[in-house]
Amino acid sequence: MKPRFNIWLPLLSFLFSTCSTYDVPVTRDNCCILDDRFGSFCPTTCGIADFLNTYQPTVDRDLRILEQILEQISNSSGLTDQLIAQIRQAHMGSPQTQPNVIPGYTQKSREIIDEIIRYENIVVAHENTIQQLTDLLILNNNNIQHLKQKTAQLEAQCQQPCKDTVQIQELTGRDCQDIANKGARQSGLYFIKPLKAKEQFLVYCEMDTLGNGWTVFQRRLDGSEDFNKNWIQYKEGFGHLSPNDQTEFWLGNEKIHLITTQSAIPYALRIELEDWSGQKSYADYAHFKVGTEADKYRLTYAFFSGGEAGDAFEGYDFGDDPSDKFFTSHNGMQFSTPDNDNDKFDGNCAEQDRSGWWMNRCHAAHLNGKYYQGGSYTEKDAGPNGYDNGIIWATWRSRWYSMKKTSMKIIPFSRLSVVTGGQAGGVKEVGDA
Ligand SMILES: [Ca+2]
Repeated sequence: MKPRFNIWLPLLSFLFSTCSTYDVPVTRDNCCILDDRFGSFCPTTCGIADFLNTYQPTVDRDLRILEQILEQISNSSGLTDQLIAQIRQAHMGSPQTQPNVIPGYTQKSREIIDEIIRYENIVVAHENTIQQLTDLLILNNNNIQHLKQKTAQLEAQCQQPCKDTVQIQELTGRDCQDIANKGARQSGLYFIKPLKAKEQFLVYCEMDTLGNGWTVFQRRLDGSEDFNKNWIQYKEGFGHLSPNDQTEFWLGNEKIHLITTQSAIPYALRIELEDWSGQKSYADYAHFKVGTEADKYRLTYAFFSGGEAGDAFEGYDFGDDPSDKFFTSHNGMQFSTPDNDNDKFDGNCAEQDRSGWWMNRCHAAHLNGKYYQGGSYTEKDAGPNGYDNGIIWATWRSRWYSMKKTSMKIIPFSRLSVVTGGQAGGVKEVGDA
């Protein structure tokens, strides 16, 4: 930096050399310095010195400020140069790093975008699932609502008192004929109380318009009831009684005994049969009785009194052995069940044939046998033993033919002539009454 006073020295020497020589009034022509601050006269040396002394501090200060500004500019320029150099350097070095950095970030960005798309898809899939589940929930709620309504309806129904839909007739008697004698003409369920019975019990009475009243104690019609039962069940009875005679049952040996032995009045037994072609037949037995339990509910009758089904209770000659008929007769036989063998056979007929019956060795009649759909059956159908175990009436159909429908019913013997004499076509009219 140059010394600041150097520029004033030529100026001072000039002033001293010019202004000191003039004594005349100052004009532009004779005074080089014309300034109002000097007044209207050309300044003297002292005057200029005073002037300079007056303004010098201000000028010096301004100069210093200017010097400072210049210094700042100079410094700023240096800084700018440094920055430019750095930028250049950075610019020169960057081409080497860019190719590696940008592909790396691009790859990273793509991966992030792929990831975002994948998550978006998952979110959309979950939204669909949520929608489906919501629909299902609504559906289930509706179903629950529906079930609640049903439950409420059922509860309301259950509040109502139970109604017995089975109609039981009011008249009673010691058997169905006794009730018919009192005027009953409608078939259905009645209570009867045989003379020696301790209490009344329900039976199905088959009534007709002629005043006949049959007491029915066995019914087969569709195989709905299993007749493979034990001693107690055959004693007490099983199956169901219905007012329209549309159910299978065995009334019970004790009840049959009580009815058939209650007085000296003899009963007639009627067997009714129907095969799978719809053909019907019957067989009647006079003075039918069933004995006490102590005598194993023994079957007795006086004689076969007719019927196109034939007298199977008398036994049947199957052609196997001369003694066939003797050993297949039933009159005088005790009742047997699988758990109570009272037959004339070394083995157990009731167990072999899976039924309860007045077994001999074993039978020509077997109405409590196994129910075979269609009628005909074989030894193979009968099971491992191969015995004839169907619903058999050997004098009407083969022992390998099982009946479609059967019934066993009783009436006082004295009525049998009325029944038989009052019908032209056999059993049919009574059965349909
Ligand atoms: Ca035996």
